[in-house]
Amino acid sequence: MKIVDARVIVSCPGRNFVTLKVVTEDGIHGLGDATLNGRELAVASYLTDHVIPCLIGRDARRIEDIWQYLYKGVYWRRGPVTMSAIAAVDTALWDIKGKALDTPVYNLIGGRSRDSVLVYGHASGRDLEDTVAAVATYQAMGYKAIRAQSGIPGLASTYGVSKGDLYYEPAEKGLPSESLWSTERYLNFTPTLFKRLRQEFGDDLHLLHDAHHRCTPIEAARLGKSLEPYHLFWLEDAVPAEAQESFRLIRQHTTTPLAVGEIFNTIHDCYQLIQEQLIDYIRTTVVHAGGISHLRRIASLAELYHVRTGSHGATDLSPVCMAAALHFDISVHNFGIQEYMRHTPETDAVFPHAYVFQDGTMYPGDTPGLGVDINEALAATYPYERAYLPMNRTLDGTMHSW
Ligand code: CS2
Ligand code: MG
Repeated sequence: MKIVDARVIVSCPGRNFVTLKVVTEDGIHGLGDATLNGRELAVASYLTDHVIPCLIGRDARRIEDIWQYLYKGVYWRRGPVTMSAIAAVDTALWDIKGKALDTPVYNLIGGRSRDSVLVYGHASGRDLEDTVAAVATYQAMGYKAIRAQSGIPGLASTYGVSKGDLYYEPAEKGLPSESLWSTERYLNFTPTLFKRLRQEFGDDLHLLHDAHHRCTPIEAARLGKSLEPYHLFWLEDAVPAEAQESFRLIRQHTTTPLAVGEIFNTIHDCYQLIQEQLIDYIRTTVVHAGGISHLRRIASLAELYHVRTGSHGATDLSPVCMAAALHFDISVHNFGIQEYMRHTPETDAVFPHAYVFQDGTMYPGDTPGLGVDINEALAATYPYERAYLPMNRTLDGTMHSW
């Protein structure tokens, strides 16, 4: 089953997506998401100019050999651009294999371990009351797990607060905007938010929160401790995790479950966190962590240490990634939860898919392969528009994690 063509499709139905399409001599095609928010063209070029020439003529069935060829053979290993490109190839080859064998991808990686996949949505508000109302909206939509992010008194803007109603899209056309941040105000306010949410919604609703890399370990320890009465499902990205040992200090002070990993791209970024049980959920994704093949490796290591999966699923991960994630999620034993920030109707029109949301869970569908496609003619009507994620500074003007 030789690969005879492969091309990168860049499209911007409201936001930029990069999609790899691989075609075999049998006329079967497979898709892979290669979107890296704010650096999309870097991955598009990596694929077009460096990877695709090496794919033509290879046997599409040899997924593992091609993965190793692109990882070991490239010399310059790891990093978000390289691993997103490898992920796109890996995902497309699993899609092809499923189509060729006339079976959904989840059947190729162990079959279903559950009937459907628990997901969480993103509720946000400009202030506490707005956020309470947003959580109520998501609960009414059937979500059993809801992430809550709120504006912070005294700060003009913060992470995670949507500009519109249902859709949260952080990337902005033009040059990066800059916001001002105060960890102190954030730490003083956040427990108030979750106390209110528990008063309003009771104990059964799973509540999640994303600190988005903004605390130091001792600040994160304070935050985790202050949130213990409200028993969050998880506190995410409490601190930047390049220094994996930072989580030891947080762990010493709080039982609030910790999640990290959406910006990781290989098992090397998280094996210490997992082996020392410094986290409870690993957030690595199909698109940014080397594809389905590598995500399975990370999940297998995590299983040994009681760490569960909780893959990232923001709007800047395309429906191709969401489809692949759901095949992985419904099969992997130590599944935890899947993030599902629903895409806009214009994005869904470019990427028709079989997966469905119902009553707080999702199902990948039983279509052979991944059950997602791309309408290339429609995609072509949305040309790329350079966009950036915002930047963040503390009140005295010092650069800070966004
Ligand atoms: C966030 C993302 O969904 C999340 O947990 O961390 O919205 C993240 O900010 C974006 O995916 C960045 O592109
Ligand atoms: Mg996050």
